[in-house]
Amino acid sequence: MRVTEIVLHDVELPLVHSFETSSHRKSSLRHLLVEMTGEEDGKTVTGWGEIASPSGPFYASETTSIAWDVARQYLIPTVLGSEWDHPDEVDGYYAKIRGHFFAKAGINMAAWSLWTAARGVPLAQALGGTRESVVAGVSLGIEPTLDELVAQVDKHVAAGYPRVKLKIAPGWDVEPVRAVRATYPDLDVHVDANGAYPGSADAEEAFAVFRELDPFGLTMIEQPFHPRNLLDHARLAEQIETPVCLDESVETLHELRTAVELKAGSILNIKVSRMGGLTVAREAHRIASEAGWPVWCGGMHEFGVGRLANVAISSLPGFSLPSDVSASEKYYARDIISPPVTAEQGVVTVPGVAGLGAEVLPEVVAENETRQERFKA
Ligand code: OSB
Ligand code: MG
Repeated sequence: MRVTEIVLHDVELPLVHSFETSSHRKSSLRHLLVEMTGEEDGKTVTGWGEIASPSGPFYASETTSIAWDVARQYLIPTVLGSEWDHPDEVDGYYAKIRGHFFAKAGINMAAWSLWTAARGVPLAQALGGTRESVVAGVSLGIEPTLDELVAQVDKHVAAGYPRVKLKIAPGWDVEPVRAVRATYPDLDVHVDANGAYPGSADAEEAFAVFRELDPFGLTMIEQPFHPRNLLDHARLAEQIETPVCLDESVETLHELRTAVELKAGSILNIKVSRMGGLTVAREAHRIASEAGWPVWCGGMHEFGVGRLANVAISSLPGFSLPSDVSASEKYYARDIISPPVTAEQGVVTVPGVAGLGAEVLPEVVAENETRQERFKA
């Protein structure tokens, strides 16, 4: 494959329902799309990737604007004009660039999409996927009141989603779980703190909250402490029955190996975006599976392109817990792909067609685009 052109699109889509985490509230999201064109055996093919960094530096230090700059100044020049036999090779071109995993994920995803489209192979199959469908869970943000939260749970349980994740933060933790459990004693529920609890010297108060949550039978507590604070995750995991899951703490395979060694958790949330793409996500799945850690695929409210990459990686055998691959319509009234991702009673069918599995709609991209830049080899 020879990469002949890359177009970077900056696209903002309105959200159907605004979403609040421990750090911020959003009613529309801005992601970057990477349109990569290549030539192979005289054929011209296009692939798409998505840079799903949040716009502000609260989940990770990357922002959309920084991802734009890093992609155009540092990543795209290493890939333009390159020739490769397999998308795994693409990561090597920018291996010297530290961090910027969201930006790298968009490029790596575009390379996989391009290569699988050219070969006529479904993305999931090329990655080693073994499932024809994946179980989807939903992630529910912090709501203004407990009643509104329970109404959100009602809505998604009625739509058939078998797992619900609740965002928690200090002051919004035990009571929302108690309220949801009162109506749904047996539902697969877990909580995600996005690292909002103080650790180190002040960890005792947080430990008390998690000990209080322990008897509610949650499937996991995700990322209770600061991403770099593996030690308190290890201490907590020792003290409670509920499994500890890592998200933000694992940006690289080094951190994954350290976390496994420290027993800083026992479940891994693999985000294609957070870790830098499909190649590294597949490797994280291999390492976690060897360590006996079940994994699931977390989302970043992806538009259709990133959402389809999440569906594809979720078809690998170690993804034994429901993934954040809910239907496009949960977030966007009109997604940028056709057909959109749909869920039937909380189950998403893995596309069996070549490449990503859907077409990107140029008119929807154009309508919602705020800037575009074209790079030619
Ligand atoms: O921690 O999983 C998270 C969205 C933005 C930042 C962090 C997180 C999330 C989600 C998204 O929970 C869930 C989804 O895409 O369905
Ligand atoms: Mg998370």
